[in-house]
Amino acid sequence: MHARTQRLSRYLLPVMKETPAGAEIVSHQLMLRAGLIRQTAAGIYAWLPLGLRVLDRIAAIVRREQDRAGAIEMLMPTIQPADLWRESGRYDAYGPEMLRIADRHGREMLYGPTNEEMVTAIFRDCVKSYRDLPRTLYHIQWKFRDEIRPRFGVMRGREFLMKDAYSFDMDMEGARASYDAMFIAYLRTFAALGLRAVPVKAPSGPIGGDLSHEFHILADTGESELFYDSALDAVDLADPAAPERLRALYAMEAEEHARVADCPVPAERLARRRGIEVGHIFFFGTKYTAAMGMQVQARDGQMVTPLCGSYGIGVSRLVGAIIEASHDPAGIIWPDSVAPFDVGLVNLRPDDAATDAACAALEARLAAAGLSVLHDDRDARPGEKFATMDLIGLPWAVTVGPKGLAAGTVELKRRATGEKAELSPESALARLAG
Ligand code: P5A
Repeated sequence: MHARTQRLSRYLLPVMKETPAGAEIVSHQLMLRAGLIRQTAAGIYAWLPLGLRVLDRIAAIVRREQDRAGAIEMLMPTIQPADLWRESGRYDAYGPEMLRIADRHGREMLYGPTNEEMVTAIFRDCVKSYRDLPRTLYHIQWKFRDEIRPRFGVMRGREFLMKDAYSFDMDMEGARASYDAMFIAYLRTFAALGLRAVPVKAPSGPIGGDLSHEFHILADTGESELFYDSALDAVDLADPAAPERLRALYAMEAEEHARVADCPVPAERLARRRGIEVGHIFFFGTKYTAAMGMQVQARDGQMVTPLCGSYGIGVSRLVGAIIEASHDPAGIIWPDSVAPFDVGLVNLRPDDAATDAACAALEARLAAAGLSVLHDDRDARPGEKFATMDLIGLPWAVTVGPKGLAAGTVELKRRATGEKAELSPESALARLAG
């Protein structure tokens, strides 16, 4: 849990006026300028206090929807023994993207790029009977992939935070149900984050079927090119039938689309947009359980190799994706659900005792109403304070100064619309707490 209120005079918020060199896309520029992250090495970032608050809020929404879907949280380590990956045959297959390390005894280790092997080994060693299936386990943990070209800040980092879930089922019917539960959880998750995600059918390898999907946020800076039925844009995500409707509608990455001989979508309905992949779900059957010798006893006594799927969400990538989808020339516009603070409190005259007292009282009352507050009590010019607030994109700003106070008002501003109102502090509180 983060502190509910912070004073900027005692916080760490290194904002920048200028666009930093080398940051090609707007989310990367804004994340650096708004003091959310700092690069420590290529593709590796420190999360500064404001950035960490956003990352944790996104993770909390992801966690809530995983729990709601019946998945069980655990935590596996970042460092894994190479031998685990020899069991599945992936140690040699994975290539230079895997960061391989040796410990002091010369034992081969690696920084995990994903956890299929580890979760399968744990589950195999704990579970012997059909009574313990189905189960879906997940964790939210840092990964490392030594990407050849890390770019776009946290969008394609080398170290990044992923939610990865793994399902274990006795039969195909169960495996499909586990997959569908995650599919729905993903749509709910992205909607709760204020995003519109397009599920795109991905090639599902030798197993076939329609059991691999990528989830893309539409944005011009996305790395993928998508072709999809524009009827997708009209699907109401709140409709209980939305998952089925979305799944039935055509959506493909350009490369896959090019292979489709007869596109079922008439040309005038075929939309072509760029997308950011924020999630990817797979069904892979017995690939790891068979290679790693996992069997459970079925009700009839037969030994069965469980069927599995894995389900990823790029938690740190989402911070960038949300900014790509929600900003203006002045800065970030956080959706309410993930904003680092609900309210920015702009104290125009911290040197004026009455203004300072009014701000302190408002800060306390906003916090008591359950809102998080970043109080700008710095000794700085109003223009600088307003620019900072716009840049960091908190949903609301309350501005307090001696003139307003004399008239009994403060100014309430909604970041997303720019709408402003002069209100009594009471009314401002009622509006924000309501
Ligand atoms: C699914 C979960 C997997 O790794 N194994 C466990 C499967 N899938 S994935 O598509 O390779 O990754 C899942 C999501 O992680 C994000 N992601 C990244 N984010 C930032 N930087 C990276 N270098 C990076 N690589 C993957 C993506 O959102 C992806 O959908």
